[in-house]
Amino acid sequence: MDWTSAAALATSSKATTSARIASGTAAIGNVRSGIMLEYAANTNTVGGTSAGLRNIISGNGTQAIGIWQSSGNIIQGNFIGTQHNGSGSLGNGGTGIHIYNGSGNSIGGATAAAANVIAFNGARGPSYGGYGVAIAEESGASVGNLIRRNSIFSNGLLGIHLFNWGCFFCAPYNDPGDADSGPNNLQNFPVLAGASSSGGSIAITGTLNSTPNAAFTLDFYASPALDESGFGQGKNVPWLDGPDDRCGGQ
Ligand SMILES: [Ca+2]
Ligand SMILES: [Ca+2]
Repeated sequence: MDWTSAAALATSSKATTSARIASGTAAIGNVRSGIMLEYAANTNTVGGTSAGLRNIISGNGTQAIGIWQSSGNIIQGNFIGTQHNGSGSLGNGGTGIHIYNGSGNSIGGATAAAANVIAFNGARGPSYGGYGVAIAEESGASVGNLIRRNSIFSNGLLGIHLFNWGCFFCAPYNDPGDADSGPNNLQNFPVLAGASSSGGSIAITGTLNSTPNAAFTLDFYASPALDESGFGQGKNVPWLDGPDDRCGGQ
């Protein structure tokens, strides 16, 4: 379905949505969230892995998608904060996707077709958010939320932020052994030491300090410019299956 204002997907068990802005290049004036999945709105799918299922969730007053106390939702293949071409700016006022006390949600997936473009969000300033994806935990668990293959760039704050409620602006940090708990168990992030390319190959060096004797899958992303925070965002995944051209190419 098409809609032109804020939408709530209450508790429908399987909702595939198509939220579109009128022209594809301009906001229509929704002052709040684009989509809210809240209070046991579980196992919904927003978008999909084909272009025809894509939503453009842009130009909303606050966050594009809120997932509050809901689990098992899949957010795939959408343009979140861009114009209909996936590259022009039409950011949401707050964070792109904000999970609060929700577990087992998937943003993107294992294939390029599952990736969302999440960009230009945070126009209303940090007090409204501005992360690409934020996962928060307060009184309930927010664990096992998958974030993969998305093109995340030009958001006002970090690309991905895990934080305990009340610590919204806390800087990301790694703890030795990663025994801490919180949203996505406050998974430690890899620390990159360098990257170089030669002869069609890319060499990346770095470390990951986390749970001993556990297996980890690392995805590597690139951005055209460094973020001043030293952490930043990830626009492309060029060395998984070729240049990702879904956001205009790099
Ligand atoms: Ca940690
Ligand atoms: Ca941890």
